[in-house]
Amino acid sequence: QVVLPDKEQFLMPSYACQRLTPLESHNNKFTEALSLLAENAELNNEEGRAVAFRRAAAVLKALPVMVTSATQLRGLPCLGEHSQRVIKDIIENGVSNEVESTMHSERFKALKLLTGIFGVGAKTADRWFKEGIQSLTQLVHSGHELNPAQQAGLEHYHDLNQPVTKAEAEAIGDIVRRVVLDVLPGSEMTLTGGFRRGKMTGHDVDFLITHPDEGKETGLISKVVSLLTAQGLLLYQKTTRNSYMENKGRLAQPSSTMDRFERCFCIFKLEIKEMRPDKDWRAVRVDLVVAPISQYAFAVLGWTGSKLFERELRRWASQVKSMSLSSHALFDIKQCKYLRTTSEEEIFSHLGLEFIPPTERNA
Ligand code: DCP
Ligand code: MG
Repeated sequence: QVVLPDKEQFLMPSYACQRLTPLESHNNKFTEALSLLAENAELNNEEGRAVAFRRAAAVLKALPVMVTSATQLRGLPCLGEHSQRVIKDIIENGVSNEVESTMHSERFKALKLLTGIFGVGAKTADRWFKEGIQSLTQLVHSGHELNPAQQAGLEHYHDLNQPVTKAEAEAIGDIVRRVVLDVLPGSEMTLTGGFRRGKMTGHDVDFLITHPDEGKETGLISKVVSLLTAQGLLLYQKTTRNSYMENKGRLAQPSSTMDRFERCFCIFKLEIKEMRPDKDWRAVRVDLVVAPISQYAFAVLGWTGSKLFERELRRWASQVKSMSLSSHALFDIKQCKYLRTTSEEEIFSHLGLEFIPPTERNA
C-alpha cells in the first residue's frame, strides 16, 4: 500500500464527475464509516447531511493512497468539519465513537432491518419503529396491512438481502434477452447499474432495453412481462408506462432522480443449479427499463450510477454549464435547446468533462 508523505497534498477537483473513482479504494475504513453516517442520515430523512457524508466518502474513495494523518486532508474538497472529525477519530483511535454508537443503536438497527423489506422506505420504517416494531416477527403480528410489494418483500426477505452475483445477473440476462428478442427481434439489452461499474455483486440487476427503430420499443415491457409471467418466472412485478414528454414539461425533466421510462420492477424466480434441500430457486430483484433509441445514451449513463456520481453529473450540468441533465435528455438552458447524442462519450463532451469510463464511476 502506498502511503502519502505527510506534507504532500493532493489536487482533487470537487465534483465526483471530474475524477476517476475505481471500485477498490485505499481508504475503506474511512469510507465505510462515512457511508454509515450517510445511511443513518437518509434513514432520518436528513438529505443534506446524507449528501455531505457521501461527498466526503467519495473524495476518500478517489484518493490514490491511504490516509494516515490528518494533515493529508488539507486542501481536499468536500470534507466538512463533521467528516474531518470522524476521519481524525479513526486515525487516532482506530474507530469513531459516533459511528460505533450509531451502528449499535436500536433505532438504526431496526430501521435497517425494516427498510431491508422491498417496498418499505425510510418514512414507513420510522412510523413502524415509533410504534415499537423492531423485528419482522413484530411486524407480522402488528396487524399492519402490507401492500403487494411489501408482502412480496417480506415473503422473500432472506433471498432479497443476499447479494446477487454477476453469474446470477448474467443467467437472468440470458433468460430475459431471449424473451425480449421473441417479442421484438432486433432489440438490444444492456446490463447497467453496479455490474456495469465492475462490481461482482449487487442488491439487484438492472437492464436497459432499446430497439434501433425509434417507436418500435413502445409497449414492449408489458409483452415481455406477460411471457415471463406465463413461464412462472416472476414472483412479483409492477409495470409502468412511459410518461416522458419532451417540451411538455420543463428542460430535461424530470429534475428528480426518478426517470419516466416504461419499466418493470420485479422479483425474479431464478433456478439455481446446486441442489439445496429446501428449494432449487432464489428470488432476485430485477429492474427492466425500456428507452427509445434517441434517449438510450442518456438512459445508459443515468442507470450506470453510482447514485452519487449521477447526482454530481446533474449538479455539474446545472451549476457549471447551465444545463439540465436527466436520464432522458440534456438541455442547454442558455441556448434553449436539447443537445442530441448517441453515445456517453458525447454527453461528457457536451458537458465539458473528460470521459469517465463506467468502472471509474464508483463515487
Ligand atoms: N439510479 C439513480 N437514481 C435512482 C435509481 C437509480 O440515479 N433513484 C441509477 C444510479 C444507480 C443505477 O440507477 O447506480 C442503478 O440503481 P441501483 O439502486 O440498482 O444501484 P446500483 O446498481 O449502483 O447498486 P447495487 O449494486 O446495489 O444494485
Ligand atoms: Mg443495481
